[in-house]
Amino acid sequence: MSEPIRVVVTGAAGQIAYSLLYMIAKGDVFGPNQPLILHLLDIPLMMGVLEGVVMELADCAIPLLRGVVPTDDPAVAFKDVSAAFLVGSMPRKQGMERKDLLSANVRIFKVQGEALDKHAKKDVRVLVVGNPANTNALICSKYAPSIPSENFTAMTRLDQNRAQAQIAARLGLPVGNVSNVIIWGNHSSTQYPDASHAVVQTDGKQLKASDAIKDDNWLRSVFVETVQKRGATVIAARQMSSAMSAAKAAADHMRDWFNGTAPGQFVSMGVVSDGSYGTPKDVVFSFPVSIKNGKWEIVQGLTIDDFSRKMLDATGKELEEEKTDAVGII
Ligand code: NAX
Repeated sequence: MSEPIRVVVTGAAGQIAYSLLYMIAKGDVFGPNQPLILHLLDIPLMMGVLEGVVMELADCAIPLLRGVVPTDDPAVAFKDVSAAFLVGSMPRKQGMERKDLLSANVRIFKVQGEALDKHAKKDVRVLVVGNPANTNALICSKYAPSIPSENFTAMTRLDQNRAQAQIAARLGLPVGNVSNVIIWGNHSSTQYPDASHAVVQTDGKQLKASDAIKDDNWLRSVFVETVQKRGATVIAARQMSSAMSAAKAAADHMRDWFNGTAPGQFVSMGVVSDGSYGTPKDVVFSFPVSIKNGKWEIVQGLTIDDFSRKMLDATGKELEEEKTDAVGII
């Protein structure tokens, strides 16, 4: 068995972390042979609650978990970490727009970028979950200049998982039979869930999802809107934002980043845009990526029709506006 790696989860006393910590500790992300030490960061007010989480982790008696470091100090939290799940921030409440969240949260990600720069391993892989995730990831990367910008990503995997589940439900297939659904752009209501390159396995054959569904109108309206609004729909029902599914998506994202994607399959991640597909450069934009040897690459050469072009442009414009607003706040 290898040496333990250090993994930090911020917002560790919150509801997403409550599901995520168990998944990480038992090997769902870094595998059954990789021991780890969990660093748990939260704000001073939450240290009592965090103590309870630490007790529960101990009571889980997980052999892979070799240590737990609860702290309210980013310098301690980010020391020598190989992976960072940046979950901690102010969650969206019912009726709250993403822009309201921006000013509260970009400052947190500036501080955490600086702490990562000083204390983390230089090859640390960073996943930003806390909203507005794309712009927070961009800010974090800007304040960590000694770490490559490709090591900063934002989570759109929950949107991808939601989209996959909608396609599977529509076709009455297990969700594992659906792949290559894409989330383009921002993790917000302008995101573009795109099933035009998705494939499904049905009756032992592989088909394009659109050929199996045979209803382009549904794919461009109900499907897109359902995925875009799923977060708000969960909040309306649960009176709290998605947590179990968000934790599962964060685990999926980091597992694929460390382990790679299967040949021919891609997943969606918010990454610093190089302008691929005519998107704005230097914003964190969600693209389809394939992953090999711990490195992601944007999948190239996919056809973008007129409908997709409009959707990509709209979400790209929102990301440019968010970036301008964020830079103004800092
Ligand atoms: P909670 O309010 O349950 O937990 C957040 C935790 O972060 C709290 O314990 C809080 O004290 C802590 N925190 C606040 N500022 C901090 C700081 N500076 N350093 C460390 N910890 C800090 O929220 P939860 O439901 O866990 O959601 C966390 C974030 O995930 C929110 O921003 C939420 O909007 C976002 N989400 C992102 C999703 C995505 O797909 N990218 C989906 C789910 C979720 O909505």
